[in-house]
This record gives sequence, C-alpha cells and structure tokens, in this order.
Amino acid sequence: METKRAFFLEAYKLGIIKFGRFTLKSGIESPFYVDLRPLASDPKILKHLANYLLDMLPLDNFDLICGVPYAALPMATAMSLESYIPLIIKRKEAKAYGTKKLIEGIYQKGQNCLLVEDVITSGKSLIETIAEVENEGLKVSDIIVVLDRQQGGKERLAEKGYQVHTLFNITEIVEILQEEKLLDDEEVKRIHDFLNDNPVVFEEKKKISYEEKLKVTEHPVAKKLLEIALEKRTNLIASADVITTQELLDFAEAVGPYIAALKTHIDIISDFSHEGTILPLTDIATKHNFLLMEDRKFGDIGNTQELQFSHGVYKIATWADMVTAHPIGGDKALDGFHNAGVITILGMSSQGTLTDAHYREEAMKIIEQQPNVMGCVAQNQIPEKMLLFTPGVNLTSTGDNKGQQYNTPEHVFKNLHTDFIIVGRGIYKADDAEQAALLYKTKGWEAYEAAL
Ligand code: S5P
Repeated sequence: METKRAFFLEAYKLGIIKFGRFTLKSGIESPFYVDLRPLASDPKILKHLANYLLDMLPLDNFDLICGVPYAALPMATAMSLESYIPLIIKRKEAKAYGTKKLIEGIYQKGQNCLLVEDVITSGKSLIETIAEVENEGLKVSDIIVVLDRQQGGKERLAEKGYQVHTLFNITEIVEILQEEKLLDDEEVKRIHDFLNDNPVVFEEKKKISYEEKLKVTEHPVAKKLLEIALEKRTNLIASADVITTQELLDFAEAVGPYIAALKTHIDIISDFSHEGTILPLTDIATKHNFLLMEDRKFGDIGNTQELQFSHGVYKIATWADMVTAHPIGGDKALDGFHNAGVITILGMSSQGTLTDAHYREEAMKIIEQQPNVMGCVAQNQIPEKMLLFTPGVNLTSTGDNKGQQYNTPEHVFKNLHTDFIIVGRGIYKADDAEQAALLYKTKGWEAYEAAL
C-alpha cells in the first residue's frame, strides 16, 4: 500500500466506519459511527497501521508504549513489535488510581510513555488514562491517535500540554470517500452540519472550593477544619512523626502558624504523659488555631475500638479532634467515635497496599452511610461531600526504601481533588522545619487554587 489514502481505503473495507443515524453514549445522534477494532483482524493492515503511526513523530524520546484499552491494545502491541519500544498494558479498571496492578509490564518511574488511542472525540477518556498513567510515576508528552472525530479532544489535550498526533481526521476521510463515490453529497452535508453543530460534549469536572465544600459537608469537625483552612489560607497537615514530647512540642510551635492540623502518632512518643505532652500540645493548638488528628488507624470490632479510643494511657477521645480508622470492621464498628471526626483509610500510599479498586468500592459503601465519618485518606477522588486527605506528598523525593510513594501537591490537587495534604518527613526532617512548613503551605495553596 503506497499511500495513506490507499491504506485507508483498504482499511475501510473492514467496516470500520458506518454512515447513517447512530445514537452515541451521550445521547446525541451522530451521522457516522467509528469502530476500529476490526483492524486487528487483518494482520497485514495492522502491521501497516503500526508503521504509519510510528512514522508520525521521532521516537527517540520514548521508553515505553501503551495502548488505551481495548481497541488500541493490538495497535500498541504491533507498534512495539515494529519499533522495539517496550510495551506496557494499562488495565481498564474504573478509578483505580495507585494500585500496583493498574499497569502491567516492566517500567520505572520517570520513564516517558507514548500513548496510543484509536479514536479521539472529546478527549475525556484520554485525560483519565493520562492521569492514571502519570499516577504510576510515568511521564506522558505525546499521544498517537488513529482517527480524530474533530469534536474538541485534540485541542483540549493541547491546552493541558499534551501533543496529539492524528493519522486521519473525519473531514479528510469524508473527502476521500466522496471522491471515491462511496458517500453521496447529502450524506456529506449531514456530516459537516453535525461537525459544525456539535462542539465538545464533555466538561471536565474541576475541584470544588473550600467555600463550596463548607456547604456540602455535614460533619461539624469537617466544617471547623475548612474554616481554619480558609482563615489561615492553608491546606497543610503536618505529620509529627517524632519520638519525644520535647520534639513534638517544638515542632508544633514551629509549624503551628502554617498548618490546618497537626497529625500525631501518639504511641511513638516514648515519654508520653497527659500533663507533660497533651496539655501543652492542646495549648499550642489553641494558640495557633489548628486541629489535632491522631493517626491511630483503628481496625478492630466496635467494642474494642471504643475502649482503645477512650481508655488506656493515651485517652485519645479526650483530646483528638480527628482520628483515622480503617473501615475494615464494617459500618457499625465506627459508631463509637462520637465526638471526633473519623477519617477512614480508603487507600494507602504504600507500594503493594491491599486497598485496590475492589476494596475501595466496598469500603465506600460502608463509609457513605456512617455519620461519624468526615473524610477519607486516599490516593483517588472521593465523593464531594467528604474531605479528602492525601499523604505521600513530598517536593523532593519520589519514595523511601520502605514502600512509601510520593506525589507533588500539584498532582494531588489537580488529579485527585485532594482537600488536605499530609506531609511528614518533607517538613520534620528538613533543616528548618518552620521554613519547610511555610514552603509546603504556599505550594499546597497554589496547587489548590490552580485546580479550581
Ligand atoms: O496511606 C497512608 C496513610 C497515612 S495516614 N500513607 C501515609 O503515609 N500515612 C501517614 O502519613 C504515615 O503514617 C505518616 O505519618 C505520614 C506520611 O509521612 P511521610 O514522612 O512519608 O511524609
């Protein structure tokens, strides 16, 4: 097949485009319907297609190739075979951010991945796929698309800084078919009218502001935290993972002005006492107007959790505004946390966590019906009426050697619609914790405003 035109006419015989009246997923009636899956049924055509796609841009910059499931999977595979660029496979798994199984194959963080898609319409599914691939630590700069339906997707992705290279667009295809007398003038007119009248159907959802969140959240502690965020212009929660009372109090005093809450692991304080640790800590919290979040990660039956919450050495119920808890014990197990806001651990930031998409889906059913819950710790978007807290945030590191995985504030606000970032070592290990808190506060607020 010598020319692109001849190639298209060969491919057309496989029935990849139909003309008539078709109702699209969005309910809109379209005069044409595209399905490029039959291309994979003709190996010769698939191989030619792969070479056409590979010829569209210089390939030196790409470490990996990945097809958006399903239609582009055979295309990406063929491209990989022709170019020797290694293939990775992205699973088609709804909202499965951050699970280790989302991408199959061998890859390393920081590698540049060339994405392949069969058809681009509004760009919605590509934008979602890009976020998922980037969430695995890979870079995406370019996307190769076989057919552009010319409904705004290419431009939308360009606005976001992604270059979309398209082999064919619907206008040129219609022109070829008209010249070949495979489409009559009336049909061509209907197609042009459709393309002129049907701009982009998809409006990307933005993060909602703290003011809006105040209206939709119901839990009183959630409201209090949002009020503090707005008053102090901060969405930073500093994690005080230090091991003596003195370090804890010094840290709280230093970062207090810049944070909305201080997160503790009170059981790692070796010289804990209520009088020596908690009383001065709550004074500092009052002075600098921040809340206390005890990251106890309760995970037992209701009765035991209630005892752990109120009794023992720490008497968490007497001082913590918020506590973290796993939803693993079920809905009723969370009944006992009366006066604190419960933040459920929906998804963890660590490598190999069991909180995969199925776990999170089931967990969300529990969380949504539990009135003590004010939000979730997670690495994915959650319903707007709850607050999203995202740990695993660091400006200079991508992980530690114990499985922690880090993202930037920009990523978590833009892609996850986080409400509060939780930062530990990025602040308490810094030479100057106060300056580091100020930096994360500023970056966090800028990222929040940019995501709106
Ligand atoms: O999934 C999680 C949940 C939590 S609460 N991943 C986390 O890292 N955390 C906590 O956030 C963790 O226990 C630690 O206190 C903090 C992150 O600390 P860093 O030093 O890695 O920033």
